[in-house]
Amino acid sequence: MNSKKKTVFSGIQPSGVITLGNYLGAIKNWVKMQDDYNCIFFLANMHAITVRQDPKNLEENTLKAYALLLACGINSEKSLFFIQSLAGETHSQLAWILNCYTQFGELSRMTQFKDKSQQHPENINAGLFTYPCLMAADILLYQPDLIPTGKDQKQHVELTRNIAERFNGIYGETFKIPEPFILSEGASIRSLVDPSKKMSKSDKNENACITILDPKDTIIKKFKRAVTDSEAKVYLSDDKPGINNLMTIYSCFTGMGFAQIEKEFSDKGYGAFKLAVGETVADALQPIQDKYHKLLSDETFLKFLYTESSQKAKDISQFTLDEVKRKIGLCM
Ligand code: ATP
Ligand code: LTN
Repeated sequence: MNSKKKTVFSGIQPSGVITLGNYLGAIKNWVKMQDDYNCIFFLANMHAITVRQDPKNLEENTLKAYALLLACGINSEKSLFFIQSLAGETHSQLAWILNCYTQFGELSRMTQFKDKSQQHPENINAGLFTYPCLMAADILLYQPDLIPTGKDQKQHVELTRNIAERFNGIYGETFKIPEPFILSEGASIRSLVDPSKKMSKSDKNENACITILDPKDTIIKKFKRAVTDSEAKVYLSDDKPGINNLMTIYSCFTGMGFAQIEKEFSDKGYGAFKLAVGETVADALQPIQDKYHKLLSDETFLKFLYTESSQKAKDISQFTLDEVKRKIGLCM
């Protein structure tokens, strides 16, 4: 690690196949940051169990997500890329400690908790409630400067800052205070079925999201069916959330500005626009899919990579955990 560079830290839950929202809101930016920052990325599989998971699926999805992120361009020679449960001792110990420095009221205000409680009324477990404390532990263990995520995670990063400042205020400088880092383009890709909701990999309606592994014809079909409006004119407007979303996606992949997109489609209807978006996205994802299938065929190599990097993560995070335990008087 280069000590002059700032440290970036972020993660994703291996709770299903990674979506276009995850890719544009987070992963694509992580890939770009690898040359300019010391980067640490991880798969938050301990977070994923806040929602009931089939054990076999969770294990398989974790391995697949590892391969998929590598295929998207996370480079294990440039960045540390690990699996949370393999460094679980440090993460869970700090999470417990931070639970004791976080208020019930603060956790009650988290929108992700409110959303997920509504989606899973039969399983509003304590882990779902204290999830942000585990996330704060993930982050603070590695003393990072920047946390690049989609917009939906900003509230959790802000809570992390508050917890860290509170702890530092009581025990003296212990944690670096991290900054949320949210790039505006792609920060919140919307569901194709209901643009008032974010695109989410755990959405039950498969037409709501494009996954990175969808074949070309599926991608085109999903975009064709995307909910828009009845005006049939491509331009950016607050009351056209479906079209705004498609324009954002098209812009992220082509690099074109919104005015340019409006011009290109000024005399074309939604059919032509949706087809162009579908083809552009499918063509951009093809090389990622090819690389993914190649990586997944060598499980031994993948296991070697994540075991080695998770051990490194454990060693790095142990430093912070030891300092915290010493400061609060826990025998070691
Ligand atoms: P789940 O449905 O299991 O909650 P998710 O699809 O919301 O999953 P996460 O694992 O929570 O994905 O998020 C991984 C990263 O992707 C985070 O940085 C998050 O901010 C970002 N992200 C998730 N959904 C979107 C979206 N629709 N648009 C932009 N970024 C997103
Ligand atoms: N809560 C995040 C995943 C996550 C994370 C983190 C992101 C867990 N720990 C630490 C950044 C930093 C999510 O649901 N996307």
